[in-house]
Amino acid sequence: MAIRPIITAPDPRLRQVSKPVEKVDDALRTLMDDMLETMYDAPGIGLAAIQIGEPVRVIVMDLAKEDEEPQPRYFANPEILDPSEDLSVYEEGCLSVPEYYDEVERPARCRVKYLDYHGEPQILETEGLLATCIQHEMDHLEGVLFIDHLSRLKRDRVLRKLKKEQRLAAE
Ligand code: GNR
Ligand code: NI
Repeated sequence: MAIRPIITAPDPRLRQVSKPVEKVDDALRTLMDDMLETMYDAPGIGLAAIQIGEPVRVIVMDLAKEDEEPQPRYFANPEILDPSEDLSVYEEGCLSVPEYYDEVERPARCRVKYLDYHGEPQILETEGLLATCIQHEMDHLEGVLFIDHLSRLKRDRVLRKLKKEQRLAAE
């Protein structure tokens, strides 16, 4: 397994629409393993493949708390079904938008249809943080960041700050 660098905004690669995987094979499982290790190292609770520069529809996630057994989840070609009409608000963060957190409103529950680590089709009922996180990751597959759900003023302010920090770091 390998820890890979995480791409941060405003890198244009994060705006790509990721392509479906053809099949879940050993090469894809290696990518999933690397993504999980990268996510744990960061640390984060979810990661989309595009965040390490791979434009494929793959997500990993682990919502277990520090004192709990790890609970890694792998999603290939995920699709959201039946988003609930009722919404919930979470304070979100993103490994590709470092050190910024803000509230985003999303459907409180949804079903997710996907292929698991073994390529088996699955349907998962989600609510709470799991529903929020899967929707945050699905956005990445479409080239969307959580700051896109905020006002233009807030988004531009965050992006300007990140750009400036990257410029200073490169000097
Ligand atoms: O680590 C993460 N925490 C988080 C908190 C609230 C809502 C979504 C997330 S996902 C984020 C990791 C990440 O950037 N995934 O794309
Ligand atoms: Ni993110």
